[in-house]
Amino acid sequence: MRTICRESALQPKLGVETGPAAIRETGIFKALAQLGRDVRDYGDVRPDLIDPDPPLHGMRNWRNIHSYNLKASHRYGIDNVDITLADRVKQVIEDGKLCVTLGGDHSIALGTVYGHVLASKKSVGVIWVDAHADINTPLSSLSGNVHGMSLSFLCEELEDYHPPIPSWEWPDPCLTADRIVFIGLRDVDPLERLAIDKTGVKAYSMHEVEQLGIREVARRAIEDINPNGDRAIHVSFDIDAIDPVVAPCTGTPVPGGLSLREGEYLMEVIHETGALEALDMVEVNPLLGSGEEAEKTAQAAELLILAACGRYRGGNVPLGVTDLPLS
Ligand code: 6HN
Ligand code: MN
Ligand code: MN
Ligand code: MN
Repeated sequence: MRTICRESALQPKLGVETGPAAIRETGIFKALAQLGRDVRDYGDVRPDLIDPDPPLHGMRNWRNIHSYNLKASHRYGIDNVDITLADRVKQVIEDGKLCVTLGGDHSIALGTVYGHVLASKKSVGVIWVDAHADINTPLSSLSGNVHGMSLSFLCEELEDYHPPIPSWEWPDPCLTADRIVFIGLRDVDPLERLAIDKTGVKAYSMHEVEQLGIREVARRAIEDINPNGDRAIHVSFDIDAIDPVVAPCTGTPVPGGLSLREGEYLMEVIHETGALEALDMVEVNPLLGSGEEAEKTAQAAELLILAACGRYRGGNVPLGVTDLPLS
């Protein structure tokens, strides 16, 4: 396995750029090593922020977000990142390794999903675990925050709803609606609901989690995006999918979320498919709460990542060990 990290606070609440450090501090690397995973930390992808970066079509920080993730920007004389997030993810996937990206806000999925799709030998399906749908277009968004728009840029069916951006190009959208599924929704803007209905993206909100149980939701979601078992899975996990009682330190907390147990179960089942190639863990913001709350939130993120990497709550036998000590 390979892990990579990025830091960014390209939406108004500062602090989410310190999320990766908080997750690293949980001792996750040691825990992964104990699971027998071969881990490499690729370090952070850091931009020199373009300042000022005035909004366009209401989108805040779009130049920074764009060049950070994708960098078509160098063609326009802006060269503020050494390597884009998409290229970094591409590199890890091409090595045949599981790519874990620590956010950062959810705009990083623009780069991680794009890089994954470019590099994977398979067609990619995305499981978006989030309280929010993040499928606003620049024109439907009420906040102008690009972390609430990531999926609309990635989804082919929404391409025509994006306004042209003079001299800049977003990459071609790389996902079809049948390769996207939501789990955990409970704060969806009215026009986001319309986008979900129009595109036919499958959505298991907290209503369906309650109705069907996480076991059935996990089963259906995996089948929805990978019906023949021949696709790669990308999980984009926004920590705000988890209930704020357990994961309070995040920019847009919404009550009534997944329990940590449900989140861990989902990640365990996704691990069992053997199809997981990339995982984003985003929106951990240690500055939005007490030290204790920050630690709790980072620990929740750690447990979710570990479950995706093969930690089984029933216990894991150490790699290569077949017997108990005899003397
Ligand atoms: N997230 N729908 C709201 C917006 O601003 O578009 C909230 C987005 C939250 C985004 O949590 O990644
Ligand atoms: Mn999100
Ligand atoms: Mn969210
Ligand atoms: Mn966000």
